[in-house]
Amino acid sequence: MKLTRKVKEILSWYESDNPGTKANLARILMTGKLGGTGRMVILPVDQGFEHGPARSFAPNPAAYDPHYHFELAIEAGLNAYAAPLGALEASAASYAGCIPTILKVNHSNSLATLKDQAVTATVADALRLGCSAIGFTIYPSSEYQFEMMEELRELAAEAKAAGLAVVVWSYPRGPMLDKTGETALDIAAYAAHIAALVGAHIIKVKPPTAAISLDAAKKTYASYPVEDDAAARFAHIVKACFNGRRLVVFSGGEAKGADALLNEVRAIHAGGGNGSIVGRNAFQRPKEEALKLLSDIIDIYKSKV
Ligand code: FBP
Repeated sequence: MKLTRKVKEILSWYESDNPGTKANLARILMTGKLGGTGRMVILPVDQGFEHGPARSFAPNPAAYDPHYHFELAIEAGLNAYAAPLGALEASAASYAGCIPTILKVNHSNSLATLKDQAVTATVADALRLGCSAIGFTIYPSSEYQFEMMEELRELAAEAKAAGLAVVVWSYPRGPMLDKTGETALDIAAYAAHIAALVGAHIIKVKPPTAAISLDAAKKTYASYPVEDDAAARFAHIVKACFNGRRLVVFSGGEAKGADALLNEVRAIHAGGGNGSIVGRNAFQRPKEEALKLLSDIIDIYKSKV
């Protein structure tokens, strides 16, 4: 496989990584309809863990089957598919080599009161299942954030030594943040920057709003305002990811109308984000509708900015 100039440039940003990790990043970046562009669309399906099975899959019961998600990601021409251990164990052999996979190695669930995650899989599992990366969630601002970062430090070091890539879901939540604060621009940028600093190759955050939440940051944002425009906010997050030297993708959130999602994707693209990681908006729709939506998302990322 010949890498595009864009992918070679992206790989050059990862100055400390071994050939194994670079090859796995290249696999993710070169796969699917966006292969070679530096843009990505990833299918994450860990919502069964986070939200429960019916809330996740009742709208489209075919999605109870882990094989469904591989089929969807492959047919849609996505870059990668991310899932927890059990789901990959139930399907990875059938699709080995068809699409890069990301093993999500920690999880929370809706039965917990604490903002914490359990480590539920290992780097050895990721290698055994043929994954290109591990995925790990941190909750900056939770009372357990430092333990989570320390768990990530150990797993990331092991994954990198084994030639895997590391994808960090950085979702601020905890007692000092209300719902608005969790996606406020300053907090989202802070969360993305923390993910870059803990050594993520690919950073995943939620789309930021225009709110500024942290009192200590308000003066700075007043002096150096970010334009009140979605693309400018995404560009601000890209800056927080080492001025674009780290790949950053944005989650799709709860199922919503196609137009709202596509407008968000246009803004991510215009702001220089590297793509989308869209779960519920994909697998909760009937397959044909999901394929159409994913194709429209891909077309936006293929278009000239
Ligand atoms: P969605 O596109 O469905 O939002 O998926 C992205 C994701 O990060 C999933 O990986 C995860 O299960 C979910 O969001 C968590 O959402 P939250 O914790 O906000 O309920």
